[in-house]
This record gives sequence, C-alpha cells and structure tokens, in this order.
Amino acid sequence: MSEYKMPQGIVISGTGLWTPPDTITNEELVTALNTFAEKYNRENAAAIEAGELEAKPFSSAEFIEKASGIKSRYVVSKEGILDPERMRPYLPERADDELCLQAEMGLKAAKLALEKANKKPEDIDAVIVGASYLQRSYPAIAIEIQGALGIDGFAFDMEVACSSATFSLQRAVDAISSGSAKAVLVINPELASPQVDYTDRDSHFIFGDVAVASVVERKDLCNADTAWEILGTKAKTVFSNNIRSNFSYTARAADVDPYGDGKLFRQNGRKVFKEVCPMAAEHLENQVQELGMTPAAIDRWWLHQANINMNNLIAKKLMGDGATIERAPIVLDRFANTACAGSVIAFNLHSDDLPVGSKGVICSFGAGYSIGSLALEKVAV
Ligand code: CO8
Repeated sequence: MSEYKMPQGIVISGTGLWTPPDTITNEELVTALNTFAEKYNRENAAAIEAGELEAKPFSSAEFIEKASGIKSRYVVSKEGILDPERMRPYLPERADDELCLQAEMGLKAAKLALEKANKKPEDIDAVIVGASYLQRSYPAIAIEIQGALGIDGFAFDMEVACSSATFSLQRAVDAISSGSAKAVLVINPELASPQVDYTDRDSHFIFGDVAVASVVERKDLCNADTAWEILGTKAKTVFSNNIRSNFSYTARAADVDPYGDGKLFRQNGRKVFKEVCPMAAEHLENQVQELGMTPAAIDRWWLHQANINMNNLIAKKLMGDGATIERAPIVLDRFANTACAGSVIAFNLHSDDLPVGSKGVICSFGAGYSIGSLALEKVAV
C-alpha cells in the first residue's frame, strides 16, 4: 500500500448531471419479463418437460426493491426494453458524421459541468471519458466530444467498469499535478442498457443510463465561488471473475455468437456483496487515516450506488451509530446502478448544501474488483 502526498491546490470546480428522458419502474420491467417468460415457457413446454431446456423463472418487483433498494431507473429509450418481443433497447445506428449517442450524452453533461464551474471550452486543455462500456474503440469518444466543444488539447477514453469515474478523476489530478494539463473535463457517459439481459431475472433490474461530468482544475484558475479541493486520491484493484462481461470484438474470430450465453453483463451478486463491502470499508478507513483524519471527521460519503444494503453496511462500518442517509445519501432508488456514475450523481445532488470547510469522500467499488476514492474539502475561492 503506497501513501500518496497530494500536491495542494487542485479542485473539482463543477459537475454536471444529464438524466435520460425515459424512466422504467420495477413493475413495468417485471411485467415485460414475466410476459416474455410466460410465452417462452409455453412455446418450449415439451423441451422443458423433457429436461432439455430450463423454464424461465418469473421476476418480482417486491424482490427487486427489498434486495437492491432500486425502485426505478432512467434509460435512453424504454420502448424496446419493455416490448416482450424484443427485450432490448432500440437505438438506431447513426451516420459517421453525426454525434454518436454516447458522445451526445457526455456532451450534455459536460456543458452542465462547464456552466457550473463557470468555464468555457477554451479554458480546458484535456478531456477524459471514463465508462464501463465504450460505444466503439476508435476514434475515442473523448476526442469526439473534444471536437464538438472545440477544445484545443488532448483527449482519451478509459474503462475500469464501476470505477471508471473515480479513476478518470484521478487521472485528471495526475495530469494537473505533472503539469501536462491545467483544467481537465472528465466525462462519464454510462450507456448501460444495451449490455443488460432483460430476460434474466437476476440482473434485468440492476442498471440505468446516465451521464455525469466534472471540471478538475488548478485552484488558482478556478472561477467558481466555491469548489471542492482534492485532499487525496486512492485506488485499488484485485482480480475477480464475479462481475464479468465476455462481449468482445474477438467473438468473430472465435466463431461464437457475440451476444450468446455469458457475453452480456453477469455477476455472482452474493459473492460481490460479501467480498467488496469489507474491502471498500477498509480502503476508506485507510484513506482518511492517511490524511490524518478519522471517518467521524467526514461530513458526507458519496458512495458507489449499486445496492442500498451494501451502502448501509459500509456506512455502518465507517460511522457506527452516526450513519445516516444525510451523511451517506442514496440515489440508486431513482437511478438504479449507473455503473461508474453513481457516486458522482450523489456528489452532484448532495453537496451544494454543505458549508465551506466540510469534508467528504467520493468512492466507487465494483467490477475488477476496483475501488477508487477522492477525499475532498469545500473551499471558498
Ligand atoms: N425476482 C424474484 N426472485 C429473484 C429475482 C427477481 N428479479 N432475482 C433473483 N431472484 C431469486 C434468486 O434466483 C434466488 O433464488 P434461489 O434462492 O431460489 O436461488 C433468490 O432470489 C435470492 O437471490 P440472490 O441471492 O441473488 O439475492 P441477493 O439478496 O443477493 O440480491 C443482488 C441480489 C441485488 C444482485 C445483490 O446480491 C447485490 O446487489 N449484490 C451486489 C452486486 C454489485 O454491487 N454488483 C456490482 C455490479 S455493477 C459493476 O461493477 C459495474 C459493471 C459494469 C456495468 C455494466 C452495465 C451493463
């Protein structure tokens, strides 16, 4: 474990949150899956009876809310997802000279972040897009957004599943610390719905689409009235197969169906829960201790938003009886798991109310496994 001394004077000066237009409640999702399952079981009754096929089990809105805390989710397009004959979103392909969907989502969040930070594209010299999935390999989505905003500098994409946002914020800090950039636009457009198997009751309810963005810059260049100074960053990865997607461009060469069994998102949710909660709590305790504080000194924890029971457990480990929804806000009830964006959504929606001098931590945990965190203090500029 390495201790990292943070160079002083780097701030998050604004964030933006773009929420897609469509919402899907648990009840709507369950109706679609159960209609699909009922038809599948009817059409395959003989094979199921003969033990050649497994019957599709039914889903339940009650289970979903109790097991995860999720009540609804935002998606870019709900129609195809809720059509029992389709069970996946319909997102028509766009021409090469049109902005791609993921860049469009990211651009919307980026403009909101720039506005909040009181910055113009010409003030930015680097763009980083971090997301669990990228719509294509190249040219980078980040470069497409850079071009759309007219930013002079460099841009690149990166993927670390649920930690793509915290890890990309950390890369922005590194770039500013080393002097390779002065102000970085970090964008996390999570277009999760195309990778969800909406016929699988174990995972059909988990994800939502969203885009968030943040401006990270040198404090001396900040134009906002207040900002969040980054006191320290910390990252950890440990290999695990418990959350996996085998969707790959190599499917063509392996002569396999790129969307076949195991190619979309899948997980062993129980194991993830058991293994990740203690890792995340220990990681966070270590980080605040390395900064000379105790968890009690942290006014707000903007935790990864995958499962309310996970967040309650981690909050309890960190704060004991002092754990409250105000100190560790929940947004997954409305947004579901938005992969890497969840902790930044919580930060965006639940940080303005805190006074100057308040301390908080943004933290992600998920596939990889990966854990990323940033300790912050609100400052007047
Ligand atoms: N309706 C009714 N019953 C159900 C349903 C359902 N929808 N789903 C499962 N069940 C059943 C199960 O089949 C099981 O039945 P049985 O006991 O007969 O086998 C029973 O209910 C209990 O199931 P579980 O043990 O799975 O239930 P849990 O209480 O563990 O809850 C959760 C399941 C909600 C998945 C929970 O384990 C969880 O949230 N774990 C944490 C997972 C997590 O945080 N994962 C992070 C993944 S996201 C990430 O890292 C980013 C990846 C990249 C993003 C990809 C975008 C697409």
